[in-house]
Amino acid sequence: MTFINSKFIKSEYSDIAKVSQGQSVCFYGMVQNVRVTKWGGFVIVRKPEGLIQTVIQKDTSSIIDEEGRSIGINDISREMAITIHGTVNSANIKDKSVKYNTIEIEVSKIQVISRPSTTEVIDVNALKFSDDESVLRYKFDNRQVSLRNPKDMAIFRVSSTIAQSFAEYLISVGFTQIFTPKIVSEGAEGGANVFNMDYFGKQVYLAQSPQFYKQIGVGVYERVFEIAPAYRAEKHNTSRHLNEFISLDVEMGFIKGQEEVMELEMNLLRHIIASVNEKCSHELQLLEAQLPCLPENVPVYRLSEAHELLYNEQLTADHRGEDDMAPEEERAICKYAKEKFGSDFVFITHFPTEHRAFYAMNDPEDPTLTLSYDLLMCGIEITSGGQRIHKEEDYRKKMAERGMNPDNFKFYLDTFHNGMPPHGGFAIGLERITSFFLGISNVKEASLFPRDINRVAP
Ligand code: AMO
Repeated sequence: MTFINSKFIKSEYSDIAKVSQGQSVCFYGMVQNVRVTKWGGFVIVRKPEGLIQTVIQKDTSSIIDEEGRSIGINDISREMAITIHGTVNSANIKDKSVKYNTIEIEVSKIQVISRPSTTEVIDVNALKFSDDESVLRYKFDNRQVSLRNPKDMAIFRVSSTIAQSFAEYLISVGFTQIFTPKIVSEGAEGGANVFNMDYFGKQVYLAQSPQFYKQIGVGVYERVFEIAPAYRAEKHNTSRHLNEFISLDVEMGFIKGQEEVMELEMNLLRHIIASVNEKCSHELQLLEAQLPCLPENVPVYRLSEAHELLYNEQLTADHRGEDDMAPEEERAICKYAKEKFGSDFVFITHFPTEHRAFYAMNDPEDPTLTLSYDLLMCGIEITSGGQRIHKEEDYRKKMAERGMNPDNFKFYLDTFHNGMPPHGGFAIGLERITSFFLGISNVKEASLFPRDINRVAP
């Protein structure tokens, strides 16, 4: 029998950000790149937080292989796992992919721990950032390694910060995080884009969203959120659709109207933008990204009003009477809002009842419309949300109008049968918000392992 304690990890891990000049350090890392010079050379090391430069002097640095033999810098190659012992020096590093550009490590000893089984590893440093289909295919075919590219690493550090600050803010205002099933007996969002699957001889589905469950959560905790995958059987291969995406879902009780939900979302987004600005300055610089402007006052247009405005201002073709925003309208209204109000965000509200999911609350002033909204950012929808029906009889009425069988939704209806407060919420697509924050045109680049009609591996 042995014991385990927490001292081991602590002693082997040095947080480079916290060490000062002249101090000695010892840390692990993977070799990102090697540059040999007459006097020695540079080994760029990949650490959890980013890249760091180490300097080898032939005369003073020793390099040891796995068997304890002394080797030269020429024997060090990409993707070796190494331990570095050295001293922190000040530096002025121009390479933008290096996170720590004001310090470098003067190496006293490098110990090789393990090495790849090939000498021809994929050169992740050479991977391009491009919309070109063949470039993307190569990157996604080799995603397990191509993610080691500094720009890809930066994208996922930003998406991690978005998810983390999303949770952080919501917890600070009384929300409880929940985890709901992804194997479900009914699709929540309707439509044809639901994946069927066999579940011990019974037909079930992959959850299109946690909609039913987050509403159920409101009956328990009043304010809930979830960060989890959602599945959509989108048959079209576009730059904004994934078949599996991460949905940042929020649902809250005791609202007086959808404006409260919209207000919460604005405050939440403000916190997320501030956190990304604060924690990801290196990543934003590397990706040459500028975060969107979210002013105090964000414009809100009813759908019919937006169609009218864009047509009257001759910014788009005539889409009046249509039940959704056309893509050219989404782009045009965002451009208009940016120029007129300095906002990269625009709310569109009051979508027609027929076009929205059945759980959307009808507008009491005009039941052909719903108290629902989309939030557009830089020309594309990043969120849908709104107020929900909270009375069982209203659900039964809407289901009857739509020819839905209430028996298929028994557990959901039982929730309202047993009492629910007025409530509403929204969902943000993580890959969409990340890619728009970073000015990346294809949402798949913001998915760690994208799933589309042609891809289920890696
Ligand atoms: P909706 O279907 O609009 O609403 O989805 C919410 C948000 O999820 C993202 N999203 C996607 N991202 C990538 N690929 C897709 N195929 C995809 N589909 C959706 C978008 C979108 O705005 N239950 C409601 C939300 C709510 O009312 O709370 C829902 O799922 O960013």
